Amino acid sequence: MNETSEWIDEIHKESRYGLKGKIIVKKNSSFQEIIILETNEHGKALMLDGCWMTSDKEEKYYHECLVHPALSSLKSFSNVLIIGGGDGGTARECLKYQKLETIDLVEIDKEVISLSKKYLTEIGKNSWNDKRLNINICDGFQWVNNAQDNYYDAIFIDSSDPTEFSKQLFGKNFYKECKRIMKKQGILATQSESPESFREIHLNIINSLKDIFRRTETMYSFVPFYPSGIWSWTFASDNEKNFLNGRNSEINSIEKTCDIWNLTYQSGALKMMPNKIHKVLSRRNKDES
Ligand code: SPD
Repeated sequence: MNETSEWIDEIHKESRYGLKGKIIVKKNSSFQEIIILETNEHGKALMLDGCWMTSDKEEKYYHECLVHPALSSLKSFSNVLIIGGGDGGTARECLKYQKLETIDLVEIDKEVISLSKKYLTEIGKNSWNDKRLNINICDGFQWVNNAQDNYYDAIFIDSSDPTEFSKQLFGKNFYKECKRIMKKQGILATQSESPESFREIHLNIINSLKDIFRRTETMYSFVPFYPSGIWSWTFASDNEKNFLNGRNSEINSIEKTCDIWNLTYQSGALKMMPNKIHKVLSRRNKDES
């Protein structure tokens, strides 16, 4: 990197998570500050309001783990909803399934989409041109409130960390509405933050989903440059019988396209709940019984 390189850090609870590179975008949209950094080691990286969202090198750790446990467990599906996901990575993974008919991608900040299309081309790849992808610039909470009952087969919540405008996406009312608009056999997948650096939010997400759905499971893995590195994704459904059982017919070909996820990785990651989290969750279950 040349002399215009600088360190950009996410500062979280007295720790710094930094990448060194050249700033190619720094601007304020109507919602947030957007930075795109070009680095030698990590490719291009996106930061929103001081928090790392994604980078060319690390994004698959995140996007593959959000999408494939859910979609690979559905025998068939046609309509998928993505809340957030303005960098295109979640859509790209969903679009690998030939049988998928439509995706509604609902992103509040149109600048994130237009800058991702322009600069983060390795992440969205050709998804932006896929006719199955419908982009809607609006508030995800409102979209879900206005959507029809029993419509989506899968819902992906690819949010940033809770902020003033995104905090509704972490609340029970929102999850209840997601359940209403999802088919009975459907599955909800959400990024559920870090058990280490966002412990309280992480626990709240899991507990809220447990209160609303018959089955929930949390998968733990790594997103190397997110605060503390350890990250989680939680899956919820009322379909108890076939939950996360990898029965989609396209699964073998999907596994071949992935760098991180496969069914073996998934089954290990579903057993990785840190014991201190497990203890808190089971205490709550005991208190309630
Ligand atoms: N701390 C980062 C949490 C970000 C989760 N969303 C990332 C968006 C990638 N599509």
